[in-house]
Amino acid sequence: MQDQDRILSTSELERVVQEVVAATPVTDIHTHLYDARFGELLAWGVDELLTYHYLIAEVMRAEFGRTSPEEFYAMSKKEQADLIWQRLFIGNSPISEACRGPITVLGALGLDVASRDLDEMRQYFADKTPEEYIDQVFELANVKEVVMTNDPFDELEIPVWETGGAGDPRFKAALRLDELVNHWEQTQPILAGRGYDVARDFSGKTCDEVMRFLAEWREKLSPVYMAVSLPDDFAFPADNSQARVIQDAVLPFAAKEDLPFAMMIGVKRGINPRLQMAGDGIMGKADIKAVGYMCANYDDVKFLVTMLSRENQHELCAVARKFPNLMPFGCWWFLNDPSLIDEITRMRIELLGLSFVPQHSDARIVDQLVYKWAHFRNILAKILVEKYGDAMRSGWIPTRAEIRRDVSGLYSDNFWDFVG
Ligand code: FIX
Ligand code: ZN
Repeated sequence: MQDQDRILSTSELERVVQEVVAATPVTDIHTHLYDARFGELLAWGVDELLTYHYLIAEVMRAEFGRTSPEEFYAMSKKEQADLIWQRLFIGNSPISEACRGPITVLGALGLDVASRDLDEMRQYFADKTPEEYIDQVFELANVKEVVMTNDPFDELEIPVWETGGAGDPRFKAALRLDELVNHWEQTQPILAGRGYDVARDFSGKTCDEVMRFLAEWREKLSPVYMAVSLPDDFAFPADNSQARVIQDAVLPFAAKEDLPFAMMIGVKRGINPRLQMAGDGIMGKADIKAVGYMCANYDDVKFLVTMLSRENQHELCAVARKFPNLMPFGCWWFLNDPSLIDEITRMRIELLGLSFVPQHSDARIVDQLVYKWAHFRNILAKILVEKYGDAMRSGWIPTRAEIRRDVSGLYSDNFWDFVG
């Protein structure tokens, strides 16, 4: 060990951890971002930032009795952004986590947030191209690559995959299977229409044909994993089409092709359908038994799992201790708030050491990479200072190289080592 590499005081520890946590580039393993080839699917800029569905839910609370969801959605994007700015940032102090996000982004871009002048901020984005803005944000957020969410049933995405040419190598694909797994009754006729010999009751060649569909999309996308979001009442094994598709097609394909399967468990869609996407959410805790069963019975499959309920977090860690083919990841959606990230990340470190993927951004707008990662880096630094500090008090001297290795694992290497 190089002497100058050893960290000998708490103040030095703090300085080194903060430096490493800020300077280490991130692989963002789950986003809803797209590279520039995808045209209108790629969202960026201040009006998009302000009309993020988290903020739509908040403005609809604030506008209760004034603007209905239908009236809101009938507005132009600019009008929606104006209303959100007016109601949540001017008529109210923007201190919820969703409001804090745009403030962090605009401040980091060097804009004068104190002026509160939205039109002036809009000017900043007016002459930028998406390509140059993506470069700027990746640099500012210190993100080296992001994983997209790619739906093989999305009419806007399909032509890009069919004819699109080479994409931006910083944007990796993930094969998203919500339609296939959760809406078999609707997707079976679509698959049949595309020439796959599939039957609604799974008879005949159905499972082989679904695997052929997966193989063809794997070929087109080169995804780093397959993924699905699942409701809180997800059960496995079970006698329903959701479990059937997973059991007879997705898991055998994952094992055969060594392609990890990511499960995002606990979402209830359309809790308030009038809010459209902003009306999706959580209504209960999921049953961890499904995860435990899958890890035990499919030990040739790698599972990346995030769960939406706070109440599921501890048992997810406990199951991961027993199954190395389970990689917990991220603080998803309503858990992506500082107090909960702090709690969950601490618990994961205490139970799993450094062997998990602590965060993903879930960014839908390029700009959000800046705030989602800046906020997380602050929290992680505090936790690591405390944890290395505990070891130091017993005489364990960490080195800069070890801290760099650990942070690099949390931000990127754990994911890549796991997916292979
Ligand atoms: O299913 C998902 O990937 C979720 O992340 C989304 O459905 C959700 O709308 C979201 O953006 C949460 O952050
Ligand atoms: Zn997502």
